[in-house]
Amino acid sequence: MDHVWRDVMAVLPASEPEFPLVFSDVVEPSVLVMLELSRKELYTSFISSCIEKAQVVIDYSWEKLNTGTWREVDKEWRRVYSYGCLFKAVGTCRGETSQDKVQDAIKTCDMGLLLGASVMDNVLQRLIVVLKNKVIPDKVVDIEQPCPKKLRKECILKPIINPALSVQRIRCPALESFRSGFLEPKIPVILEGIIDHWPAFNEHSWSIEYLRAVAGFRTVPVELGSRYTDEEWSQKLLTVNEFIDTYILGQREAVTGYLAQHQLFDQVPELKEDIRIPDYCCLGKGDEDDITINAWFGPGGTISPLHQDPEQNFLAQVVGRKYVRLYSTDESENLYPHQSKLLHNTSQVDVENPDVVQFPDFLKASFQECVLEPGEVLFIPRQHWHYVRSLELSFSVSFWWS
Ligand SMILES: O=C(O)CCC(=O)C(=O)O
Repeated sequence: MDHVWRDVMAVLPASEPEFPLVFSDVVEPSVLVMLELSRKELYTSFISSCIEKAQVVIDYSWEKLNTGTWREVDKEWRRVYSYGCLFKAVGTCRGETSQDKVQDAIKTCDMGLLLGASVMDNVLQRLIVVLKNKVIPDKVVDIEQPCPKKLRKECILKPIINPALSVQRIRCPALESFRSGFLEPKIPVILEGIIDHWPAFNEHSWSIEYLRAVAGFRTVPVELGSRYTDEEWSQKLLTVNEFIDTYILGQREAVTGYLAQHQLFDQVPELKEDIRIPDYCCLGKGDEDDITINAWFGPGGTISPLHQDPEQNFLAQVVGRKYVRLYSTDESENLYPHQSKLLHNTSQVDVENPDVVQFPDFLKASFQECVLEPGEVLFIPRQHWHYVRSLELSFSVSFWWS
């Protein structure tokens, strides 16, 4: 591990005067002084003191990030948090560097990426590229898999699809026929054969082992609880390895964990290179940069309650199968959306086990359904209500576009 420090420092400006630390006056002078001292100590090798100061900055800005709603947090505090994480991560790599220290430094960078704002040309992401090369893969296998574990046995209700209600399937339609046949009339459809070329199905076939290899030590937010409408639902930061060990391979039957988030592909560019934006998105009005790409990775039985989203959606199934139920916006009244502003896009009804006394009109609502197979892409028109339950270990990618 001799060269860790040298390689890490190569990511930073060559000297202290070349290292920018500029903030608006939202940030108190005492915080800036702390950051400046931490920077100085990094370049003069007073490392323990540098890490201590960085931690003070992290703790202080953490308070700011957790006060009020996320939208109200001034971006300057997110920048401060990123610099704190940068100094701490770099400082951790000084001296005798063990594998544990490298993993701690990766975790610190991930916290900065998740909660901070991009600083110095995305320095935290560049640092992770360096640090990832220092993690010894063999050790990963020794630590994480002392003996081969089996995927936990799942007892998952398999739906019987009524052919009269099933979503139509079509193979590689021309752009124009997709536009006139489905996009404009807002008709859901399953597109076949449009993602077979993705590396995720070929040279980088997505599996638990592959995910461990490209993202095992990365820290990500995980949703805990069967569905986000439940009171006991919560979120937790875990490494991908911890998530796999606990919620995919582990025996924590009582709690469902779902890695459902839009940051994964920015955080782990290797995964983004394994997928492609569907050509049909060019029929939208937005730029490619405006497309939100979401990852949905979890064990069988994870449920996304019936809800609607403000954009067009291509839900691409990569691993495992998913049961999907769709209702058009015309049915909204029969679906009993929550009253609260936060959940007004979510139905109160448990779709596969509805309380028909409390929600009698739900049974009047007409719907379509399907089991989405690996390699298939479901077009969900804007505002269309959708309910999703995975039938086994599943990894899907959805593209929200306008
Ligand atoms: O796959 C899932 O669990 C939910 C997908 C979804 O709701 C979406 O892509 O908008």
